[in-house]
Amino acid sequence: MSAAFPLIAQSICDSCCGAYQRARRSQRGAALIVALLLTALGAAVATQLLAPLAGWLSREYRARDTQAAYTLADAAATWSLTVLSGDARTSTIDHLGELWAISLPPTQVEGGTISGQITDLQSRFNLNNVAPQGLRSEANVIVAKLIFARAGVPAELAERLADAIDNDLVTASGQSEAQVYGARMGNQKLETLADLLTLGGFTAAHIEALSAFVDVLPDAGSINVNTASAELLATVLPNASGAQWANALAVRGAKPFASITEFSSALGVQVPDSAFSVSSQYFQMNSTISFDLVKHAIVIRCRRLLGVAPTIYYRSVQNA
Ligand SMILES: [Ca+2]
Ligand SMILES: [Ca+2]
Repeated sequence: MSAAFPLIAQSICDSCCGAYQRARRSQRGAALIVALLLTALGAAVATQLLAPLAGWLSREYRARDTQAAYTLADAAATWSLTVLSGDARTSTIDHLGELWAISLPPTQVEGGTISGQITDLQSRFNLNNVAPQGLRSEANVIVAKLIFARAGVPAELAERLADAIDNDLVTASGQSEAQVYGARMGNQKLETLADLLTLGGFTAAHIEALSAFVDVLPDAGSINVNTASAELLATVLPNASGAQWANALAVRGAKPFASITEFSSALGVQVPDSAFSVSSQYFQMNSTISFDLVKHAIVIRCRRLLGVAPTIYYRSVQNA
């Protein structure tokens, strides 16, 4: 694996502009991504189940499927951790021109086909930010309301969300949460988006509409302005004009932002660096593993804290 890292560094440092260089870099990136998978697969085959990942496949899955699928699932997990830790060694910011953002194309291994894609979970707004550590954040409740309005979800549901997460028992206007909502609120953070359904008032259609803009992370994670969609950014920062957004996005397209100060200056609007960032700690990997008769969809969520090797904190395997 060590031989791969100088190549990653070379690929990332090769930041010359121009379509030709970009195309070459993208081809080289795709080849590297496959090479990293094969390296991960070699390790998975050699050890069968890698110790840190052992036991993560559910019992049901274990009963139904083959050793080859196990090996590929482990390889996919190792692949994503390898790519993300390589990225941390070579850059302090995260953007869509990096190696991790390149899809693993369908690759034939072990008699099956594996494909994968890593996405940045901080390209969306973390709903738990409405009350980090149980304390209501007025600024983030406002952001949630802007997003809810954009998605056609009633703004009062953002208040309900904040009351359901914050650890006090009263609403913003001082009324009893239990009286206003007809039940005592759980006062705990969400674990998944589907948890919104347990709060009352939210529907599956609301979740569907919100899912392009929001996610649920275990800890406070700010919106990465290098990976967030133009639509989300314009929604949560409504004070910038169309021309200001056009400029900021053109600047981002030419070179990702190295700081929130750079982003603020390109936008011409002061942006609080408490709510936005240029790097990310939370990523998701979606992988599909196919054999002749079976197909599995794997979802892994990784946390990558500064100076610490990335770890998996959520995983699921389903027959697709
Ligand atoms: Ca990076
Ligand atoms: Ca509460």
